[in-house]
Amino acid sequence: MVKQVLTIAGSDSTGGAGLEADLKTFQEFGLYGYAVITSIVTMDASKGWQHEVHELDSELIQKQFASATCGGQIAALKTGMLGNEENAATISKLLKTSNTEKIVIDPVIACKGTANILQPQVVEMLKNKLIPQAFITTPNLVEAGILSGMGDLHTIEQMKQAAKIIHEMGAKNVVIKGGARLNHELAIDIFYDGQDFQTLALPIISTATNHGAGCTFAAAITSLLAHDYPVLQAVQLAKSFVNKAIQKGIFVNPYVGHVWHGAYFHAETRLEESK
Ligand code: PXL
Repeated sequence: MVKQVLTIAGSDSTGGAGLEADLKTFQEFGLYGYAVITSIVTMDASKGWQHEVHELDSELIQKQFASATCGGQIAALKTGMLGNEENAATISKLLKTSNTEKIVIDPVIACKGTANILQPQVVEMLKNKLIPQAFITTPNLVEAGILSGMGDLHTIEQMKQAAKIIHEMGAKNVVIKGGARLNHELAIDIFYDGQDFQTLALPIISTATNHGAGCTFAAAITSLLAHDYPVLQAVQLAKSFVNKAIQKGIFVNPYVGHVWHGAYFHAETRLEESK
């Protein structure tokens, strides 16, 4: 039977990030995806693509979670945008009732074009309640700086230091995405399992089609963990997957370029192949 995976995340109606990215990625990896919506993000084209976050009631989050988990076994799950403090607290409690230890916490603190997502209370919830339950957490450079309390991170040494601090919060594994923000000629991620550091490097792709890259990366890790890949291999394969998705990204409108979640498995030619 097809394995089942769950995302607890915000909705990005433009389809690049959030639960839309997660579900598309799950399907790419041959999994059946469930989604619990925490909030709905809208973008205003008349105001420079300004993001607005509309949070759902926590009662609604609980009901969705109950619907999604009442039947089969969830092989792995991930969290993305949590919404507000109450929603984060609710989600933290729900995670404790889940039957899987393969919990991927993507600590979405801010996304491009938004400053108002940065709610200090949600950061505290992540540090104290969510990250301690993580099998792996996947902050980007900015998020790792905020979570670790180190502020702006500029070097690989600083990334390693931040990974240690975040690991001490209770996450079993940490991967910090250096991405294009790190001043380096390669796209560097630092992986830490509490014992060893691994430096993952791929060429930086100079393109603006990277909206949704973070969510897609965490969703790919979740998928590979569901398929029982060892964690480091899951991270390496997920990185290659996102690299391709960025490379083949698409401008769905004049405002933003999205990763193409279907790039890796050549989805464009699937219909041809099925003839
Ligand atoms: O990329 C961060 C992110 C996460 N989740 C949702 C988003 C965004 C950024 O736009 O909309 C729902």
